[in-house]
Amino acid sequence: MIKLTIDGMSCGHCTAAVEKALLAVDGVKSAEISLDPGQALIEGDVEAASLIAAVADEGYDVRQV
Ligand SMILES: [Cu+2]
Repeated sequence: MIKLTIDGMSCGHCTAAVEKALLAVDGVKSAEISLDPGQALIEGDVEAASLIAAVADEGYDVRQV
């Protein structure tokens, strides 16, 4: 499991956008997003850097925990 801290999500549309972006990354099996605190738990065979890039592309501040 990879855990990311995500800053800048303010509503359900944000979490949905982040979830969609993460699920679109090759190898991701599941992504669980929470708004408060802003974080994502990702399961799958994938590099954290790919996940971080996908979330950053959506315009959020993201880092691996
Ligand atoms: Cu939002």
